Amino acid sequence: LKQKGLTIWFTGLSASGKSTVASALEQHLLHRGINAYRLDGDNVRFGLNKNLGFSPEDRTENIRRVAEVSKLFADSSAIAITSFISPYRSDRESARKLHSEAGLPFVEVFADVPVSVAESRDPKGLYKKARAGEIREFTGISAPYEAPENPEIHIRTDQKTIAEAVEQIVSFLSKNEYI
Ligand code: GGZ
Repeated sequence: LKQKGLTIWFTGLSASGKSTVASALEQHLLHRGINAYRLDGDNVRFGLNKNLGFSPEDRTENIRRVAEVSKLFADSSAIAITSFISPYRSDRESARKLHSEAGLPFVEVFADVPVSVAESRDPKGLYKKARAGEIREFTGISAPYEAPENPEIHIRTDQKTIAEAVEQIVSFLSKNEYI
């Protein structure tokens, strides 16, 4: 088998654009015949992780399981693309360590937008609810987001098109001979 697996780990606020870019990246890779699979809240939080909420402990456990699953996908030689807020630096570092111990590349992608921009997008009205106190511990409003200090890829998603963001990631992957 020619393809070697890896994990592309998106992190960023709700409405930062991480799932949009992750999804476009997945499509791009699939069109090139590369086996890519995306893990996100929609296919993980309603199944494997349906017993978890948004307390700090539950987020840590959510990310721990996602890291283990993405490692398995990468080990199967797929490109795992994860799209979770993953707000804690230490949890992301644990995910990275899990991969490096298995000899699998881990590419952290920071989908960076100011809270004000994410809040103005508010596609699901969650920021509004968080401001009103109807959702507690909402990331960026009433729960922390620890921005990556040294991500492999840093994208200001409000200053780039989706295609440009995908291109930025794809060129990193090519340069490192991951694809
Ligand atoms: C943050 C929340 C919360 C709270 C529900 N805080 O925009 P969305 O809706 O689709 O993305 C958010 C998603 C975050 O789940 P993750 O698994 O990515 O979070 S973490 O990595 O922190 O475990 C949002 C929705 O769930 N959501 N309540 N309190 N986001």
